Amino acid sequence: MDTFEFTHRRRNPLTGKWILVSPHRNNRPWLGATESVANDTLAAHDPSCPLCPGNTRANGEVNPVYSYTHVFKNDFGALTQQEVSEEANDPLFAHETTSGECRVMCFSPEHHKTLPELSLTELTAVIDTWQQQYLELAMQYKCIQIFENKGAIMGCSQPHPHGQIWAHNHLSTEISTEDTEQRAYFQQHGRSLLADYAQRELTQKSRVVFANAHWLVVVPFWAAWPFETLLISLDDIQHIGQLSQEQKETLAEALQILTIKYDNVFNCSFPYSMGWHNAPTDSEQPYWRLHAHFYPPLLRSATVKKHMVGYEMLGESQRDLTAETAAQILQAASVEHYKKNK
Ligand code: H2U
Ligand code: ZN
Repeated sequence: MDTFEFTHRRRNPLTGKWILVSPHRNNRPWLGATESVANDTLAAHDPSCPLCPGNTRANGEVNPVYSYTHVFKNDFGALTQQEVSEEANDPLFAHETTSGECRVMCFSPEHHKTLPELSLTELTAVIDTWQQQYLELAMQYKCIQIFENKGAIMGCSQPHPHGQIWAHNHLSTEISTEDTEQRAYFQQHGRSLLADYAQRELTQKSRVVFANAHWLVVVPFWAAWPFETLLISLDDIQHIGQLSQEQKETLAEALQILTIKYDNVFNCSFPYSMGWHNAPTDSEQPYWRLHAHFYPPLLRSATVKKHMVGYEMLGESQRDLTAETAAQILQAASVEHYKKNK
């Protein structure tokens, strides 16, 4: 089932959405836009960076001189604590107030580093902080979204390595959809959707980018973005709060290898939006499986990205490069970061 040379559609079982795959378009002439590549000449500390240790942020607060990670309340958070509570089930003008918090998490005190350049100890510290934040916020909120926007092309506003954490009581659309689909699969088959999927991918191997005792990285069969990957826990766990020391250390390895491979595809700091999908805190059931999505926009080079426009906006996602070809490129990419050979 690995050679798809014909136009076809694939279904994403986590969302129920379909993706149009057109492998024959891969060789067409390309005159798309290019963007300039950000240079690699950042300093280890930037006096004007609001995320560097010891610097002053937009709200006048001074960051501590931190050694591994640092978390602070987003000074411009999209979610805040609301005093009013109002909702309307009007079929055309439905709305509801929602409360929450937004935090920013610095991954390293070193301004010029990115996740693939951190040591396994430093990456484990990032995972420890994700876990602590999750456990703290889960006491108050139903939905905790941990994510990273990397690279200016993804709208990331600061080069300093960082991610964000948003917590709220409504279920976001993606979490709600994945909850429904995973629950329905479990009801029908008596097993977790992602547990079954991971086993099938481990057997087929063609889309596997990396696997260790606790984690699997694949280009999912239904990938929409060119080099999209899915990082799945091979253990029966629903959220990041449950990770054991061994699961955290093997996760550090999986994150390091995946992000180094990404950087090596086009010899650049590979932009993406990534994020964890934890079960809603009020339904931590075996149907849900902890996983993370990586959505990188690059298609052909460090500057040519995939645009989700036209048919994607009006119809459904479409791709030329098959998931299997993208997986082969990631499989072939070195696990030694390209900057080390400079
Ligand atoms: P992004 O790079 O993904 O946009 O995240 C950076 C966040 O940091 C952004 O949401 C916040 C911005 O609101 N920020 C502060 O909270 N304080 C600052 O002084 C600068 C940036
Ligand atoms: Zn900085």
